Amino acid sequence: MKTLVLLRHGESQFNKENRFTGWTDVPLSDKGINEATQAGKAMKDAGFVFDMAYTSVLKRAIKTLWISLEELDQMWLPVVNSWRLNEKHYGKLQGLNKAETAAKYGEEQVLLWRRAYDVRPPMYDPEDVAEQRKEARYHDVDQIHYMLGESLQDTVERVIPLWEQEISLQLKAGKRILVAAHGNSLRAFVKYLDHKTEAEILKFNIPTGIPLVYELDDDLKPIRSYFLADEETLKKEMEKVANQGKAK
Ligand code: DG2
Repeated sequence: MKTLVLLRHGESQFNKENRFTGWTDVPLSDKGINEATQAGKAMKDAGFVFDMAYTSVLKRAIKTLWISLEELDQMWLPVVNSWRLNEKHYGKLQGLNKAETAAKYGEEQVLLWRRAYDVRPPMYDPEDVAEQRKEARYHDVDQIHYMLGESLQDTVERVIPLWEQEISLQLKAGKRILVAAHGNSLRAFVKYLDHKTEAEILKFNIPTGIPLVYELDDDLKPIRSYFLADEETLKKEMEKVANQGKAK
């Protein structure tokens, strides 16, 4: 059996303020630091040991990984950082409050921007991201459209090469892998691994700081998957994420 654990970072400063984040590089809130610590403890208590870790190039995911590896006492683990694991790019929504955006454009529209498979947010123009493109962490972004605003479909498209060319090969070689990333870049994994339909993935919300465990067979087909949390907590936390897009 192959082990893959997906972990959304702890609460970030923008999550706390209920703002669209995407590729904005914001830190964890104090609560987020605590959630990352609890996630590490939960994995340790459940007996998880890893051989490798992957994360994005955004500090909220990186810091979550560091904290949980510290709790696991596995800070020596090889770590790969990739922009391919960055959050879905939210384009011109980045920085806006989600509830205010719902009040202005309607909850239905915000649900489509947040959760529909093939709906893109209002897009940046290439000149808006000229400075960001020069950053070393983004030197190998192969298509500029990922930096202008993405649908989940776009995110799946850029996550899959990392899966096919790296993560899946490591899993097949017997490595136990922890991926610390973001709500939607992890929904991209779930869509792909579980063959979820567009209607199913629309309703699927990943809470901050709760590890999602996949047990995979030799062909990397999921045998089972589960969150490391009791059902009541999980339901409450998933609803909380869904409700972030409602007008107050
Ligand atoms: C959130 C997800 O990303 O937001 O970009 O606003 O996982 O990095 O906090 P994360 C963002 P929703 O899609 O849940 O609105």
